[in-house]
This record gives sequence, C-alpha cells and structure tokens, in this order.
Amino acid sequence: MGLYQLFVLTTIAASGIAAIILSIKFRHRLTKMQAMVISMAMGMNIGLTAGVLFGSLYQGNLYTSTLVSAGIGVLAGLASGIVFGILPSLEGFMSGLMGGMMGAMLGEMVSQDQASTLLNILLTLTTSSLLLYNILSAKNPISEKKWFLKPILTFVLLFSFLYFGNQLDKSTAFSYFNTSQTEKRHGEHENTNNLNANQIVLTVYPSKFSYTPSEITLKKGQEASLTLNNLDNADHDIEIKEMAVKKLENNQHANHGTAQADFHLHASGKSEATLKFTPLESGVFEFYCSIPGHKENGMIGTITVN
Ligand SMILES: [Cu+2]
Repeated sequence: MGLYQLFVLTTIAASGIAAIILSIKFRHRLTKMQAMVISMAMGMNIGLTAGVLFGSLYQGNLYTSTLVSAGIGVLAGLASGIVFGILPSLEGFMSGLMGGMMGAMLGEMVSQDQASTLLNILLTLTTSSLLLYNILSAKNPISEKKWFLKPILTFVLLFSFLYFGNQLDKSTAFSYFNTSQTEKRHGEHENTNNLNANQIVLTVYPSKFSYTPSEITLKKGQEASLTLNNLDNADHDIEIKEMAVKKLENNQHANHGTAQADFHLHASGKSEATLKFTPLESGVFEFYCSIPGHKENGMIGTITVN
C-alpha cells in the first residue's frame, strides 16, 4: 500500500471517528430527519471511498474488495446514526452497504490514475459531510457571527489537507513485494525476438492496461506459441472470439474462457501463461482482455493471420 492509499484510509477512519464524536455532541440538537441525512451521507461517502480504494488495490478480486468496503461503509453509517435511534442507524447501514458495493465495482473497473482522481473527489465529499452537523443544527446559519470567515477558513484548511494528501506517492499496493520475481521473468524474455518467430510474448506492464506489443502477425497453419507475461498485480487475459484455431497444448490456467470464445489465455497477477495453437483461417482478429473494464481502458490488440 502506497503512502497515498494510507492517507485515504487514515482520512476515512478519522472521518468515521469524527462522525461518532459529532453525533454524540449534536444528539439533542438534530431532528431524526436531519440525523438520517447525516448518517446516509457518512455511510455512503465512506463506503464509496473505501470501495474505490480497495477496488483498485485488489483489482481482479472484486469479492474481497466488496466485502471489505461494504463492511467499512456499514460500520461508518451505523456509527454516525446509532445515537439518534433506529431509523438513522438503518439509513446509515443501508447507505454504507450500497456505497461500499458500488465503490468496489468502480475501483475494480477504472485505471489506477482514474481511481486516484475519484478518491480525491470522494475524500472531499466525505470530509465535507462532517460539516453537515454544524450546518443542519444551526437555527439560521447565515445570520450567525463570522458566517463568512468560517466557511472560507474551513475551505482553506480542507483544501490544504487534501492537496497535501494528493502529493503523496500513489504507487499501488504490493509494489514493494514480488520485485525479484518480476525481474527474473523479465530476464527470461529479454531475447524473445531472437527466438522462433512464432513464439510471441505479450507483456502487460503494471497499471498500464495495454499489451506490448499490441499488434502481432501469425502464419496460417503454422504452430504458434503465445505467452501472456503479466507484470501487473491484477489478473489479465487474452480473449479472441470467432478465430478458428487448433489448440495443441493448454496450461492449467488456459482453458476457462466463456463458451463463445475460441481462444482464452488467462494470467493471474504477477504470473505468465502460455498457449500453443495453430491458426486455421486467415484474417485480422481483435483480441482483448475479458476482465470487466479492461478492454474499455485500452487492453485491446489485433492478430493478423496471413
Ligand atoms: Cu486485463
């Protein structure tokens, strides 16, 4: 986990704790309806933020990120609503559940860069939601003393805090591990170009959402070996629909594609997989990654069979 991810996690934890303290402090000054709005805002925003964070950290493992984020969202919603009674608690619970689930899906499907941008927006929403306690409980916020200074000061403080967080290292989880493994694999493939022309290695670099190279050429009727060298933390695959091939050798990961796919090669995070096959018809075929969101992010290429 990078410093930025830790910053996001710490900020949502602090926001959750602040919500508990503020709920206790304001419990006699807010109506049930106002408390419901606040617990919904806290549950939803913290759930969404945690979701995008864990969805992007555990890319390829939506099950784990959904469970973790929904759990965090539910806790945050419950914690902010509990002192106000059953309705605000329920509202917080359901909003946290929904925020966590939706956030995890979002984090799973966007690239790391897009996730950082979304996290900045969601963190702003989360921390700003804490101001609802003051705003909703005030009899008439505009007529209070220093009504101008307070929001400006709050804005400057909040902005500086989030700006500082945004400068932190955004490299993703686990990048400090598995380095030796990656280097070893890198070495293995350094001379691929000098090998048999039909031994093709497609590399996926960390967080890049693309194949290198993305255009390959094969000879019809000649056996080819295609290796997916996945250096990313997330799972990736190569899927081709409607290309007639004869498969000569499947490795254990290679054959769990969708029913319509004629070609499917899957490589889990930080691993590689190879499939040997013979193309049986000529033409230009599109290949892509079948993991949700990856094709849309640019994991696409073409195979030309002559
Ligand atoms: Cu992929």
